[in-house]
Amino acid sequence: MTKQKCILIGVPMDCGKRRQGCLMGPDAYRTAGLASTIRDLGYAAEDRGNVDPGTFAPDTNDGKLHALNETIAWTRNLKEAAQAAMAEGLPIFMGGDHALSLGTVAGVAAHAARQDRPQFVLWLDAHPDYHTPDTTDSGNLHGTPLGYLTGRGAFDGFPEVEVKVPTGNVAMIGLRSVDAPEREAIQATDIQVADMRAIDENGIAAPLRKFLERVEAAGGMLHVSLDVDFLDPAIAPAVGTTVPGGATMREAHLAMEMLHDSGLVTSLDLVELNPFLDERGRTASLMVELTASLLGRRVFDRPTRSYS
Ligand code: EXY
Ligand code: MN
Ligand code: MN
Ligand code: MN
Repeated sequence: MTKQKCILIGVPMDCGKRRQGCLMGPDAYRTAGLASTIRDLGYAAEDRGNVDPGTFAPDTNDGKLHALNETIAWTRNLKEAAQAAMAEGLPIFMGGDHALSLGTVAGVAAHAARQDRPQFVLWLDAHPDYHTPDTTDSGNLHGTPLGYLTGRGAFDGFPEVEVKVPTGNVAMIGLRSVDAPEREAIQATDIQVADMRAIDENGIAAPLRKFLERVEAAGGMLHVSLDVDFLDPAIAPAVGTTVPGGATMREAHLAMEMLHDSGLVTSLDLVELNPFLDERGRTASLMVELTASLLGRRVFDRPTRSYS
């Protein structure tokens, strides 16, 4: 099977929340050797440099939403960048905070629609990021991408979502910090959720397998959005929104290996890395190792599609 070309795109986006540092994320992945690790697995890997948000006016709103105009500017450019990259290979967005998914997923979903295929999204995260501008308390827009992408509510000033992701095409795995407005809204939808309690009881393979079987049956394209805070802070401290009791190293690698074996992944976000909070780059390196597992690094070869 000829390996796809991986298109590495830097997204130094840091406006989705107030704590700064994610702007250093793309270069941390470069320093951690993401491109060479991918090439060592037999892929072509091209680093396209960093996306630029372009110019934007200072915010004029009452200040509830942090860096609204900057976030909107990023969203527009990222949607275009994602659509273009999908035409060339497997885009890997090196974040940057989770607000980058407002644009990347909008772009890949628009591309999928042109291929007449449904877009699915796997959200590996301690948080659902399912707020809208009306429901968020913090005003941090990195807590809203799935609210925007599924068309949950009004996102005044943002580009109209060209192709919404149906809630039934979304799985959230690793949840352990969910705000009340998100919980109520999620429970009223067909979003597949596996919080850490479910993973404790049944492991990560069961919910992931169930989701992958649905993606395959639908002939879907699968975007994986991997938030550093999906992982337990003890192994991945370099993120501003740590929540104790996260995925272990092996749970994370198993998920990545199952994703590779499914052959279904068509795009990837690596988000919320804050190198300013890292210890000798160990979190950046772990995210690179997890990406290697998602792209097929193995101790021994296994038959593909062995997640069944
Ligand atoms: N739900 C909280 C909020 O909306 O502020 C925390 C969100 C954290 C979002 C990070 C990206 O996952
Ligand atoms: Mn900021
Ligand atoms: Mn997130
Ligand atoms: Mn999170």
